[in-house]
Amino acid sequence: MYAQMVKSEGGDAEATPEELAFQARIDRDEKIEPKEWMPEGYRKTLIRQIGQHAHSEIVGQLPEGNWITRAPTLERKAILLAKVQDEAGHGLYLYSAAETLGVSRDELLEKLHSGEMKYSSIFNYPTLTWADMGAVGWLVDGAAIMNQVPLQRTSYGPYSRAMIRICKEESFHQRQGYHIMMKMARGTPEQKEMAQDALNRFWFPSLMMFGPSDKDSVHSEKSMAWKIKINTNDELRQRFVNETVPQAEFLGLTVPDPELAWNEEKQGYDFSEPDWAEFFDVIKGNGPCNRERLATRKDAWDEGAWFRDGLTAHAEKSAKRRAAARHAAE
Ligand code: BYC
Repeated sequence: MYAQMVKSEGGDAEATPEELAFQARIDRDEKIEPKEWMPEGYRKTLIRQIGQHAHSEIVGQLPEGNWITRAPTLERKAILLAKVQDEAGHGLYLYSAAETLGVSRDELLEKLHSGEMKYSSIFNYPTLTWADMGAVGWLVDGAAIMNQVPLQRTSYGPYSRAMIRICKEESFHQRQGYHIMMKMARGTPEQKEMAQDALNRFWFPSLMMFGPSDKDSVHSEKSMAWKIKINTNDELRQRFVNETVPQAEFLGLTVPDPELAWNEEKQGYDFSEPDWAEFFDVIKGNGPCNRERLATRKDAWDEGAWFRDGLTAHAEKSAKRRAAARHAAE
């Protein structure tokens, strides 16, 4: 149906037969696989979204990595360590999915390091106390799941398949965060205060994770027509608030929003918009931790050069040896 309305990528010209056939496949919920024909805009949008998502997973290790050595018990340390390792795995699945679109991991990382590509705004906020590990797991992973569950049905095959495993792991992450919050909220008055403080600081940045409000979203319309995105930013933000407010009530904590109120008519909560000026400033590179996060990633890249060189040298040597063996056998 949408196919009838499709315009060529170039602008107002009528869509080409190839573009129409492509859109018809999307409309039939067929998966698009690597090396199949796709409009250049579809490929570019996917590289942008998957690449930024991969970067978010990798940069997202930093605020939590900050607490591994200071986890309060051995059990908490082991759990946090496993979670941070999972994030590295998510980054790798996603970089691999992006590579099927013809972009190398090195190119994507170069664009992250130069600031040309973004990563999620949320990771530019500091994690100041152990309660922040609870709030990050509960709210940040909770928001990530809300966004990523629909992406399991995204139209690009490798991306949708990567999402299935990622979502399973994210569910464990969200639960471990909520478990920390339960422990803190039911602990001493000081611990409960730390949990409330973490909620106060992470609530609005978590709402920002879904992206700007629909009226300011640049890519949503096209991405939804291509089923790269399944829902709008505001739809997912509303779902997140609806699910999270009762969880906060169960903890005995207060969501830091005086406008928050149940709206019987829409069967959802009314809530305050985040400070969008702050959001746009953070994604421009001016958040509290942007410089520190990028500097840490660049250092890790530079310090890993000897290891990458070693791996490449070994791969080249093995390839030469295999070629020589083939030659000898002929
Ligand atoms: N942060 O047109 P819009 C995680 C940018 S981490 C930074 O609505 P789109 C996890 C956007 O890129 C979660 N930038 O964009 C890891 C665009 O700028 P450009 C990561 C943002 O793409 C470790 C501009 O604003 N999840 O899971 O249609 C531990 C206009 O926005 C943000 C994903 O990446 C933001 N929050 O929609 C724990 C999921 N929001 O590129 C957890 C996949 C918007 O034109 N991504 N921008 O310069 C998506 O679903 C979509 O890309 C978004 C944004 C909903 C995020």
